[in-house]
Amino acid sequence: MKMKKYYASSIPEAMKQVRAELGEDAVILNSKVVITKKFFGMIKKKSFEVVAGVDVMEPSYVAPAPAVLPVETKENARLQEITNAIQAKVHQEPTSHVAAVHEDTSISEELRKEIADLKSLMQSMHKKTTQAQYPDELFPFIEYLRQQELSEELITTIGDELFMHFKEASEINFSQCKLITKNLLRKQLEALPVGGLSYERKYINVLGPTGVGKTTTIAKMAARAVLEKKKKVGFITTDTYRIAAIEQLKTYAGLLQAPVEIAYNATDFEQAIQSLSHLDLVFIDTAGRNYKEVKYVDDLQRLIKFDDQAESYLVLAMTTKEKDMENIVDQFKQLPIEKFIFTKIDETNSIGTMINLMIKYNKGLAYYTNGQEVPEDIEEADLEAVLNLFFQGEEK
Ligand SMILES: Nc1nc2c(ncn2[C@@H]2O[C@H](COP(=O)(O)OP(=O)(O)OP(=O)(O)O)[C@@H](O)[C@H]2O)c(=O)[nH]1
Ligand SMILES: [Mg+2]
Repeated sequence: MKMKKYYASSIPEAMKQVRAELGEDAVILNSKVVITKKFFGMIKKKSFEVVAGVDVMEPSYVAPAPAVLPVETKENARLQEITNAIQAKVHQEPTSHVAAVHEDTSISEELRKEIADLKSLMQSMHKKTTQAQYPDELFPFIEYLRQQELSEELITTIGDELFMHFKEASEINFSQCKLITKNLLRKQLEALPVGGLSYERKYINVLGPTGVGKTTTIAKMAARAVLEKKKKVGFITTDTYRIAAIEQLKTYAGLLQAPVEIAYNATDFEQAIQSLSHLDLVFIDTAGRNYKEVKYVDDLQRLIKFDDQAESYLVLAMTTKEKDMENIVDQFKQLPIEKFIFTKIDETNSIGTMINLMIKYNKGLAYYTNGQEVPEDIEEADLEAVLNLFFQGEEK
């Protein structure tokens, strides 16, 4: 018997090759799905291996046992099932003991359906481009990372690590995935400054776009400084555009019996600094502006002090799209921002953005806020707490 292996992207494709080379009397001896791996097995390509033979001298043929799949996945199992069914049908052809490869017209309706099924399965597998890189058991975990909107770059790094770790394992344990992921993220984040006010610098500049929660967050931080650290605090607002904004800050300041200065220009600002010089901490509230106004950051720079007595925080709301947040950070990059403050985390289920931005911009995290209540709804950032927060959704 003359035997030969053929590789093709589909069984019908393989059959064409068999017919062209071995003729109409060729038999399919075996077929299986073959996975070729690249990049440490992260990228897999699936094709069909068909063993065909032709031998007029041998009247009977016993079909070999179905091949064992190299990678056990549900889709592979289904593929094998269909392939076996096709094989069985081909071998069942009543004309001869030798299963001949017939023209399409002579293939039974059922067989045609199986082939169509196989094609659509192949197409759907092709669609799952990135997902198809990982074994089935990792999908729920990878999916969780995606739900949390962790960047695709980080997901790939984590996916790689998990794949390497579980390559030889018979089952994948979710809490182990969590542990490995936490370790990886911890490594990426641990060099960044994470934690609240240093209490070493007197001026706290709070910057950010409109409506993200700057004033509310200042009130929360100030209340903590007064209540927990017994600090004497004061406020300067440069938000002179809206009466309501000044009133809002005055209300919070009133509760803490703290002074508020209003700075319309750089001279006012200098005077405000002088008149609040006896205090431990001075919080500087700024007007939120459309971050697309280029002049805004220049104006801020002229008005406010960004020296070594000041620490500056950029406030971003977790309800903002990540792309827009990136534009905001880019716009503020000429200012010496120490750390981020993320607000409104109570209004999102995805924490990944926090981590993405910290890593992308190499910036730490001071606080995150989780509600409108002053002073309760604020947490001083801590690396382990951030990592736990990331997995909080998974425990629900
Ligand atoms: N859900 C939720 N709402 C918040 C949070 N922080 C602030 N807010 C609300 O967001 C709204 C805007 O807050 P502000 O503190 O006025 O925001 P701002 O950045 O000072 O706004 P502008 O001064 O107009 O730029 C208010 O209704 C706050 O109660 C938070 O952590 N969670
Ligand atoms: Mg405000």
